[in-house]
Amino acid sequence: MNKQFLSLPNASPATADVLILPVPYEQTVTYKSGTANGPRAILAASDQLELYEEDMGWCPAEHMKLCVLEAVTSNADEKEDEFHFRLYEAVGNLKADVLFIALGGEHSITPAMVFARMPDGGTVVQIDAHADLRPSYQGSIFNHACPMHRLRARGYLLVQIGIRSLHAPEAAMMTGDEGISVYFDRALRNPDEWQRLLRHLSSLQGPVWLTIDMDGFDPSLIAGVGTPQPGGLGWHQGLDILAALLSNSSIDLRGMDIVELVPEPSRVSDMMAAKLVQKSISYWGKALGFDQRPANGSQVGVEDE
Ligand SMILES: [Mn+2]
Repeated sequence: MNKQFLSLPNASPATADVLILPVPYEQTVTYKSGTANGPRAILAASDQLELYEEDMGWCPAEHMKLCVLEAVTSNADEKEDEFHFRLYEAVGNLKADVLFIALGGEHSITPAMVFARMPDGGTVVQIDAHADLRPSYQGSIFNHACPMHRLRARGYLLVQIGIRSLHAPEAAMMTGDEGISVYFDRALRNPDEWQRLLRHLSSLQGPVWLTIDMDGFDPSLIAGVGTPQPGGLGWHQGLDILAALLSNSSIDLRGMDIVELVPEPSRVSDMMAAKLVQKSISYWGKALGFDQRPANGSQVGVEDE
């Protein structure tokens, strides 16, 4: 696997400002397979991104140190709960004061990482076509249809964005639970509902996790997902969500993940996921004032043409 982001040299995990963890885990997917290849495709696509990020007008890697960590992969004879516990331990051992970005892999990987990095509760913001609120699916609580149920059961507040496919008991759970805020995809076509979402994200406080299931986006933009659904967020809507959340200085972003990418021949989907990583690093870094810090990041000494 290409083990670099933007083809930049990796800083040591101890000095990095951004930690990127590949988690090419694929155990419970039910439709299109290939999400295990997601992390490799995102890192490969990142090689084609510019070092300059045009929205914020800076080169984040001049001022920030990046590190792509060794992937956490499943062992051949490992049970699901053993894998998720190993992921929990690996993530829990990483330093706190960084932008942590996990690259999936299927959506089932999210709870273990949230439990590890946000143990005292907080808000999980989810971009997704699916509610993922099933208590179990096909006999397993670790199925990729269940991560948000596992989080809500542990008391995390949920903000679900772009939802457009759910099972009746999931709909009932949403209506009966004030800890779940849902912004349905079709409702978000109404400008008032869209503004309500952005205000909500700008007003969040405390520990936050962002989980981006790539199928939250419109599959006419990104065909490379395991369980596509018509409709969905546009690219610029995704960036507006990212900007509203990451520029909110009242939150403590404990981490984020980008999951369920299934790389496809056009590589458009892979590039979109890679660019989401680039934008996240830029928006987060700019909001924290990294642009004012010394230029000693991963890009220093690298020729940029
Ligand atoms: Mn999902």
